[in-house]
Amino acid sequence: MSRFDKYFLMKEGDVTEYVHFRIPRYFNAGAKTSVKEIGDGNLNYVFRVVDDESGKSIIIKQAGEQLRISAEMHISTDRNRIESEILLLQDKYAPGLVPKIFEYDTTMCACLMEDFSDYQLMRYALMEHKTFPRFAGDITTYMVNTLLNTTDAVMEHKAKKALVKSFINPELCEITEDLVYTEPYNDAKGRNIVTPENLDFVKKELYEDKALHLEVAKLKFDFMNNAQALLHGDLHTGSIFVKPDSTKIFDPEFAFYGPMGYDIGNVVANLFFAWDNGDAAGNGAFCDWALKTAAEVVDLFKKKFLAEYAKKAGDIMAATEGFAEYYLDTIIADTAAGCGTELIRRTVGMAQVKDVTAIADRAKRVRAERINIRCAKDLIMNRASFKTGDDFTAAFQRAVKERSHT
Ligand code: SR1
Ligand code: MG
Repeated sequence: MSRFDKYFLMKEGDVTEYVHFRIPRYFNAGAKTSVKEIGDGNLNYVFRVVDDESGKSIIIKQAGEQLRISAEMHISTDRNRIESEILLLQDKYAPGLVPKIFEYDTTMCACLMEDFSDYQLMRYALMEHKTFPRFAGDITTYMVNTLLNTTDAVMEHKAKKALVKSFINPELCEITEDLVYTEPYNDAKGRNIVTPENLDFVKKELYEDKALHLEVAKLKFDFMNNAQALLHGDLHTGSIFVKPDSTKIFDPEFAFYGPMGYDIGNVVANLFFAWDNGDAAGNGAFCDWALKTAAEVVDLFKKKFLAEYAKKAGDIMAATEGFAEYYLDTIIADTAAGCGTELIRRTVGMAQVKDVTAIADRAKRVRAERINIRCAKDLIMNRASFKTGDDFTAAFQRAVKERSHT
């Protein structure tokens, strides 16, 4: 019997003993270790344990029964199993781009994984206006490999359906259905956070725009019903670690079978948030990099997708001439929509992004929020017309130009 045979939420003082219990030889006997809770997300607790002498380290991520962002929100701690299992799978499809899972424990709802202490969380690195030349290449390899390989185009269909079943993730999907596809358009649960100077703007542009509501309703039902690929499900820059020569994608607890454009669009939108922050600081070179990288993400995804599709699509009908291009076209339209919904929900919803909320100058923050919303509406309303990376950045630049006149 061990005190870890029954779930409880660990504190820093419990974690070294827990590591010894799960992986007895991870640290040398008698090693002096330090533990720190370093979680920065809205949901979980993340502990880093370091051997003070050798520097060897490990991460323990534990799911709490209440969410960190709100004690009133309770969701199943099973999300920790989903996250561990998808990381094991993604390590096969995208080796070197995700953390190694050493162990996962369905009793304590915790996983023990590789530490990236020499990396920086991408959102914070971008807020320091650092640039990452490898990023577009790495993130598109990750997305093409994890997304295309889990579709019906590549997988045997019964095996794919078994994956759909094992990654059914109703509670975390419900969070997205509410926070991304519902509340930004009506504040149905009174949880939106709107910058006071933008209250009238948000009312007119989001709460009263019926044509927008119709398009977002279509997107919500596509998100819930289009089991296209095994998504990361929350692919923002707070789910990515970077250093100049490497990228690691983690935190896929929102994983489920959905439309690929949701992941790709999230990446593009978060580069636009980085632009917002760089622009408020007057850093033109950084802003240029952010937009260039956003365009590269779309274009490299398309190029790598078509190359891999030609090699891997096994379904006879999926190999029909013209189908790959048709399929990719729908994915890029979904990317435009995913980018638009992320831009809106992070600007007015309950889970916002520090790139924007940290803009201290009120007028600049108000301007950034309006740019995001205007660009987002263009992306959502005209999603079928977005084809290339330049189409995405041109939409963003149109919104910027419009804000400089009003
Ligand atoms: C209640 S959780 C709020 C947000 O945090 C996560 O990272 C997801 O983005 C979710 O929407
Ligand atoms: Mg997260």
